Amino acid sequence: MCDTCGCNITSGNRHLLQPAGKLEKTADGKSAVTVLQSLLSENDHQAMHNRQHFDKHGVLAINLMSSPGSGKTALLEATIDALADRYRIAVIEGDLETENDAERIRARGVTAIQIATGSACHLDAHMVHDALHQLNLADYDLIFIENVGNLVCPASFDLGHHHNITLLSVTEGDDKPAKYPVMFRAADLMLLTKTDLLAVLDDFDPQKAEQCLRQLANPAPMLSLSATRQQGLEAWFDWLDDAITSHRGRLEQGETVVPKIQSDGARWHAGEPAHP
Ligand SMILES: Nc1nc2c(ncn2[C@@H]2O[C@H](COP(=O)(O)OP(=O)(O)OP(=O)(O)O)[C@@H](O)[C@H]2O)c(=O)[nH]1
Ligand SMILES: [Zn+2]
Ligand SMILES: [Zn+2]
Ligand SMILES: [Zn+2]
Repeated sequence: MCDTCGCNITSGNRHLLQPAGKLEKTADGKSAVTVLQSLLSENDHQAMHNRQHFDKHGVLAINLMSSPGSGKTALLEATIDALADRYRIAVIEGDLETENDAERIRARGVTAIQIATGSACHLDAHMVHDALHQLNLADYDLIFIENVGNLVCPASFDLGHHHNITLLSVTEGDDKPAKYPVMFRAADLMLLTKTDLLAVLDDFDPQKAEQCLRQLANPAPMLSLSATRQQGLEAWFDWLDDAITSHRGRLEQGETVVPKIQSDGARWHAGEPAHP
C-alpha cells in the first residue's frame, strides 16, 4: 500500500536521502512524512526542468496512464502506424521490469527508451529526465510517456509533460472513474479502449462511464476506440493534431501548460492516512 510503502523513493532520487544528500535526516530526526513531502517537492523542480527541455525543442509530451493491460502500448502501436509520416514520434516506456513494451515500439521503427522502475508503481520526474537525455529532442515533435500500469499513483507525479490521458478498457467496468477518482480527475482526455469487446460484454455502459467522469467535475472529452481493430482512431488523431497545434501556439507566446496533478495520491504517498 502506498500510504506506507515509501514507493516514491526511487533510484532517481535516493541519493537525496543518502549521507550528504539534500534531504539527509538531521541529527534531531526528520519525520518520514516530511522527507516524503520534500521528495515530492524535489520531483516538482525536476519536472519543471524536464518541461523546459521539451518546450525548448517544441516537443509535446503526453503521459498515458491506466490499469495494467488496458491497451496503452497497443494504442501507441496503432498511433505510430498511422502518424509516423505526419509527426516525428518517440516513446518513453515505464514498467517494473522487462524491455517488452519498448521492443514492441521499436518494431514499429520508432525510438523507445525503456525505464525499469524495479519496485516503484509509477514514473517520477528524475527517471524521465534520465530517459530524455538519451534522446535528441530536436529530432521529435511528439513524445509519449507510457506510465506504469496502476490506477492511482502515476497521477501524483508531474513528469514534466503537458497533458494527461487516462485509458479505461471496457473489460474493467464502467464505474472505474467513480471508484478510482484520483487518476480520472487528472485526465485531459479519457479514452475508452477495447470497444470491439462491447459486443460480448452485456454490462458495460459507455454512457455510465462518461457520467462517472462528469461526477468528478471533469469536463475532459471521452473518446471510444479499438486500437487492435482500428476503430474510432480518427477522433483520437484529431485530438492529437489539435493538441500539437495549440502547444506550438502557446510556445510562440512564451507559454506552456502544466498537467493536473492529483494531491489525493500525493497525500497517500506522503504517508498520511487515506481515510482520516
Ligand atoms: N480486443 C482488444 N484487445 C486489445 C485492444 N488493445 C489492446 N488489447 C489487448 O490487451 C492486452 C494488453 O494490451 P497492452 O497494449 O499491452 O496494454 P498496456 O496498457 O500497454 O499494458 P501494461 O503496459 O502492462 O500496463 C493485449 O493482449 C492486447 O492485444 C483492443 O482495442 N481490443
Ligand atoms: Zn505508489
Ligand atoms: Zn504497455
Ligand atoms: Zn536536463
